[in-house]
Amino acid sequence: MNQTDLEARLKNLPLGAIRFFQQIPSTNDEAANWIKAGCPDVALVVADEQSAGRGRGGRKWYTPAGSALAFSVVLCSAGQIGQLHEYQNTVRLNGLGALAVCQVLQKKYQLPAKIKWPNDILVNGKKLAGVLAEAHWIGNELAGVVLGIGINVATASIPPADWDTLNPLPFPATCIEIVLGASVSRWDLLHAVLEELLIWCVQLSEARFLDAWQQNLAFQGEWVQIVSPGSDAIIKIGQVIALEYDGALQIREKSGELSILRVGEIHPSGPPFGGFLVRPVDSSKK
Ligand code: BT5
Repeated sequence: MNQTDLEARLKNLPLGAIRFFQQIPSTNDEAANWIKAGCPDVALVVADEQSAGRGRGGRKWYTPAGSALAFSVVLCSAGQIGQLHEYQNTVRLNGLGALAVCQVLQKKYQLPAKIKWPNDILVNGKKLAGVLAEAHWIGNELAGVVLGIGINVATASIPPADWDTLNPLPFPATCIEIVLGASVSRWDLLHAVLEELLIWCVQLSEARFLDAWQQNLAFQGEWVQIVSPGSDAIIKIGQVIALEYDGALQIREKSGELSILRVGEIHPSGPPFGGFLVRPVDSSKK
């Protein structure tokens, strides 16, 4: 792939501009610099390989050459930025990226994809993709949001077990070609995810976006531990109930009390001793 071919592949999508790199440290960093220099709305940065791909909280994201999709979309139109002003967090924007990837995996490849709140895509309980939404300010002005997405496509995209000794994989990883048992065009996949993203990004404020996200949540009704990102410290243990209006996660603790979480990472856990079962809330009745 090169810049000209990628532009030709994506020419029917309403993208502001495209930059393609064979190798860069991180597409999110490149997009952030582009915002500072002035870039159009819905600008796209794609890299075949990232040498310093990032996850949340300073964690690393593995993107070797020729096997994964790594890209960032800059969103700076009023509606998308309004989400951040309204909710003061990027959770809904993580949900936007996660929902787009999840639905493409389901519709285009018939894979049983689920969203592990807030930003991971799981297939058969293994991590296949991750999303990193970052807000960028110039002075007091919110200049744009960078929505970074990494998707494992071919087997080589799966991080080796000893790849990050500081943060051993909390979840086993997988890729599309392993679960599908067939080869996949990364550029068709990119086109499909961008198409889905563009459909949802103008509906970020609508109930149907929250409903679609909630319907695709992994661990609905199951007992989970919420740990602080990048550490093993358990913040809460509870059952996954529903999403709040801003995309925060609602869980019910053993005491029956409802807790709202805006940061954290889900780890599955068995029901605590004496636990009880509650049905997840039906979002259509909200
Ligand atoms: C994420 O963070 O899952 C967000 C990943 C976002 C990556 C994209 S690629 C394009 C754009 N440019 C960037 O620099 N980043 C974005 P988090 O939930 O913090 O998960 C990070 C953890 O996932 C790491 O600590 C590893 O354990 C694990 N991990 C790293 N690379 C992986 C991979 N390729 N597949 C599965 N797990 C991986």
